[in-house]
Amino acid sequence: MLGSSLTKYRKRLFGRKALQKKTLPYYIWRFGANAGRTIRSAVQGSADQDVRSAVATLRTNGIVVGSCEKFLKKASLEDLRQASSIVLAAASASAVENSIAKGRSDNAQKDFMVPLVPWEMEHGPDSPFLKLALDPKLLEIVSKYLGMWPQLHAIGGWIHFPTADSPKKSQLWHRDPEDFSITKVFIYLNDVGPDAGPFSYVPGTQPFGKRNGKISKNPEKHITDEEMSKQHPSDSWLVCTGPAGTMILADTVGFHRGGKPKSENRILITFTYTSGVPINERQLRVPQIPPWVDSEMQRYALR
Ligand SMILES: O=C(O)CCC(=O)C(=O)O
Ligand SMILES: [Fe+2]
Repeated sequence: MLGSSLTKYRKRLFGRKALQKKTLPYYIWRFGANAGRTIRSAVQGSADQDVRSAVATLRTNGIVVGSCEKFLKKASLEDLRQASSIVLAAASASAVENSIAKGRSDNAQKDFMVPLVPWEMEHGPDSPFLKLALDPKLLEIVSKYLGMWPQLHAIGGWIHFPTADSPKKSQLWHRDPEDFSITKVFIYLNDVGPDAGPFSYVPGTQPFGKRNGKISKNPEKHITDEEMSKQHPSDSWLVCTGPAGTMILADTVGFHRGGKPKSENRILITFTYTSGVPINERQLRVPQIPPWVDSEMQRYALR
C-alpha cells in the first residue's frame, strides 16, 4: 500500500528536485518505506578494504570499475566461470550468429542485441547467476552505497553487436527509471575495446552527485553525444573498456549509455539492485530461497 502510493508520488517527482535535494519523498523512501533495510545497513560495519574503497569511489563518482576479484569473494570466481561458459555457449548458437551476420535481431525492444540470460529466466538453487548476484562482498558494497540492504531486482545477460543504424535507446545517454537510486552491475565476458561499444558514464551525475545539477525534466529522455557534450564535455565521460572479467558497478540513475559496437561484439551479465520498493515491477524469478543462502542480507535481497 505504502509502496504503491510512494511509486505514484515518485513517478511525478522523479528526475526533478528529488534527485538533487533531499526533499520529503526522499526521506519517505529511505526512512519510511525502507526503514528496516536502512537501519540494518547502518549498523553493519565493514573491515574489508576492497569494500571500503569501492564504496568511496561509488559515492564520489557513481561508478567504480575493476577486475572481478575486487568485488567478489574468491569462492564466487568459480560461479563466474560457470556463468560465463553458459552465456558464451548461448552467444555462439546459430540463431545468435545469424542475427549478428544480419546486423539485426528479432528482439522486440532492442534489435541491436540478443538476450542470452532473459529477464524472465527462472533461477533455481543451482543458478551460478544467482550465486554471483548474492555474493556477500558484492551485496555489502551495494548496501553501503545505497545506504540500505538492497533488493535484487533483475538478472540478465546479453550480446550487443554492430548494426547499420544510428545509436538508439540504451545506446544513447539516459537515466534509468527503476528507483530513486540503484546499482547496476555489469560483468564483461569478452574483451571490450573502444570498437565493442563499451559502457560509458558521466561521473558525478548520480543522485546527489557533484555533477547532478542539470537534469532533464524528462528522465526517460535519450540524449545524443552532441547534446550531452554541451552539458558534460566528452573528456569527463568514463568509457569502460576492459578485458573479460572487468566488472562495473554504477548508479545508472546517473547518465550512462551502452556504446554502439563498431566492429566487435560485447557480451556481459548484469544484475540490478534497488530499494525494497522499486518503481518498476521486479522481473526476477527465484522460486525458492536456495539452501546455500546463509545471511540475512542475502535473504533481504530476495524478499
Ligand atoms: O548496454 C549497456 O551497457 C547499458 C544498458 C543500459 O542502459 C542499462 O542496462 O541500463
Ligand atoms: Fe540504462
